[in-house]
Amino acid sequence: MNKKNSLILALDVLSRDKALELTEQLVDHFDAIKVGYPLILHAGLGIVEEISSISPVIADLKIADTPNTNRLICEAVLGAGADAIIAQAFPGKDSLVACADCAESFGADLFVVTEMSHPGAEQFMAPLAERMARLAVESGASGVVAPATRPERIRMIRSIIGDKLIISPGVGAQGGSAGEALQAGADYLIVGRSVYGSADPVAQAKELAAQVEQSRRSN
Ligand code: O7M
Repeated sequence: MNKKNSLILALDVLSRDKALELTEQLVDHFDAIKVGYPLILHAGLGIVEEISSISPVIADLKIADTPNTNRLICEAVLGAGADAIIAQAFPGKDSLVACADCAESFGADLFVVTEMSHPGAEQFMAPLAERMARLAVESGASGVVAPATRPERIRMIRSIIGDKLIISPGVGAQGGSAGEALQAGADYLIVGRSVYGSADPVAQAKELAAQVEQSRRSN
């Protein structure tokens, strides 16, 4: 992934046409487009192939199964053209390594979820986030997912993962601040509804880019 804007679009729309329209409109403003269950289940896996001909695609299937099933899922979505996959750490090291090996064989990136951005993540994920971050490093992941809604947790996870990448959701609709997440150590912000749900997605993307720029200047 080429770090230009430090922004990843979470494209959680439900139709192929809307997804392609937004991709064309926003491709220059985002470094990658994250496609997950909402869009793939409605539009089919072919949408990964279509979007990946326009922009790098991160396939967010939060893969969380046995090693063999993980491998089958990774092969399907990387075979469809995704440049990166996202997996959960909690099924354990063998499951994660299966994703890492598959990503490597496709020349793709693997990002591992540590602690999620919603309030419920404090229940089970937060107490294990440090161990999951460590596991991500040991398994050969390119980086982790950490919450923009809790910048102090980004800071903690950064201290564990060194120079691995942090991609961070929760800015905008979930209340997180772009500047605070970046200052805490996020490399990329993942933003969805506040862009694709706005009346002027390009204007919203430009506003985010300005916030990224401001944060870079104050560093
Ligand atoms: O800006 P939003 O809230 O509309 O979208 C955020 C996107 O990030 C959406 O696709 C979520 O599924 C995803 N996400 C979170 O919101 N929180 C997390 O902790 C993790 C993710 C994510 O992308 O995980 C890989």
